[in-house]
Amino acid sequence: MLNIYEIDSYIKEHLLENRYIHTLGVVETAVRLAEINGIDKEKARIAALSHDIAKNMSIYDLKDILYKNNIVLTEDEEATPELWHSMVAPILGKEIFEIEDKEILSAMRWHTTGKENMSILEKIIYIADMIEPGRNFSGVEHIRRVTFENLDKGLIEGMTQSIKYLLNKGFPININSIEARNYLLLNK
Ligand code: DGI
Ligand code: FE
Ligand code: FE
Repeated sequence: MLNIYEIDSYIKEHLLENRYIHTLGVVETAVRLAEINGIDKEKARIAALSHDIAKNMSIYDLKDILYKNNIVLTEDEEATPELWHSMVAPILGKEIFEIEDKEILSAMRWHTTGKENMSILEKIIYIADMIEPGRNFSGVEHIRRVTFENLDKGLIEGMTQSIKYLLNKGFPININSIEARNYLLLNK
């Protein structure tokens, strides 16, 4: 695997400046949450630094990578290009950063929608992405406070807010987003 400095310089070079700044915010938040929740801080750092590796690629390039890796999209995923960078992330994480750790690759994969029965690392990357210091949507302060008190409660609040936003916009909601929230609600 590439070392953290090599990963950082690749990310800095391949993302727009505002996206790189967002990434550093996710790293800071994810490492703090890893410490509080008793998981490996270095895994959280690598997953956070890599999570948006594919964010500034064109939808054509993303689609091409998915196709070449035999990833079959559902009808709603076809219609939602916002999700593609998360589907491509573990492929590039493996190819370019030589990340083999399944937990890190999975946290990268599920950072946008979440999924049923998430690991602590997956939860941390999902919510750190939403509450990093650069995020300023209305209600973010509340989700931040709850997350640092209780990770699962923060996730429920964050996912509820995200689904409400998608509903208001009239966007299709990916099934994994729904299953992620249902699972947390039914298993708290
Ligand atoms: O990549 P980031 O901007 O840091 O954050 P992200 O990976 O969470 O992506 C956010 C985008 O993904 C935002 O435009 C909303 C969209 N999104 C997330 N979940 C869903 C979704 N869009 C649809 N249509 N359905 C979802 O379930
Ligand atoms: Fe993302
Ligand atoms: Fe992000």
